[in-house]
Amino acid sequence: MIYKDYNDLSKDVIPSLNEYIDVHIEKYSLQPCLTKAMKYSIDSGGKRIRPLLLLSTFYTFSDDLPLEHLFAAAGALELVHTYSLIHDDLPAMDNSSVRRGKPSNHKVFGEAEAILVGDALLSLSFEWLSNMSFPTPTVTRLINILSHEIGPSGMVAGQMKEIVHKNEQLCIDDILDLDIKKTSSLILASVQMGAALADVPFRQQSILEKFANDFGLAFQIKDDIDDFCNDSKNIKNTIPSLIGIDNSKKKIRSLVLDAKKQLDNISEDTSLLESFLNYFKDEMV
Ligand code: GRG
Repeated sequence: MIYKDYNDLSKDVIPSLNEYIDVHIEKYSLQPCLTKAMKYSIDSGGKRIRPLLLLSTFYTFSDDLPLEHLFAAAGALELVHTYSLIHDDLPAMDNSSVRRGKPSNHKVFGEAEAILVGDALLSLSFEWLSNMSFPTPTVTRLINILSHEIGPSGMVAGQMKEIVHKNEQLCIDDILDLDIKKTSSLILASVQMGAALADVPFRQQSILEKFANDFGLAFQIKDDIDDFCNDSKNIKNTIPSLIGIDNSKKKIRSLVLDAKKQLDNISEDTSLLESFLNYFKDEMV
């Protein structure tokens, strides 16, 4: 494996991945206003965690393919992530006028336009996957994983649960289920797609899935802790608002330890995947 650490990987990969995504949005989008509005949100400084997770999973098990061959799949994840943020910010959903410190998509381009930008990004993600030069069963598997994880049993289901129950206090198990669906699903898809591209055997696939679920849940709880501390808005159905900051950090620590334990069961060098857990370094003390 060429990369040992998240920071090395991201420094090396993010500029060329961004270039790939921009060039291919321009190539596939034939409507100038749509192209501009898609690129506005895609280029607004996301961490690219999901593409990097896909690439890291792949390179943990295989090192015989140049990065560029995986960019369509990595980029597809970022398109879906960006669509979910644009739609989540809409007045009918979270009604947020700022995203990554900049006006959200609908504030710049209008509400109807932002809905269409999300629709376009979602559709384009599957077009990119379907055009990949991998064996057909692999491409079909990628499409299957992504559509399953972001649809009515994954991300959209989680978002629906949040909206339907916004005026009532959910119990901890329901909040965990909501977080797993809303946030872990796409993170799970990232790891599963990296594993599918590298032809990872079944036993290791299920270990990686546990790792991804731990990471995804910890990721959402950390996001909610940060919002809880920085935002006066009291969102009821989050882990920190139900069990408090200290208990939420304890939950993150146990998820991170379990994630590490999962990786110990893989004989390949998992240092690259393990380095993603440094994202939670502030919660580990
Ligand atoms: C609208 C169908 C639909 C789904 C929305 C994912 C989601 C469901 C809503 C987005 C809002 C939210 C709080 C999502 C939780 C996931 C999360 C922590 C998103 C932020 O992800 P980062 O930190 O963002 O990777 P960057 O800015 O780095 O890309």
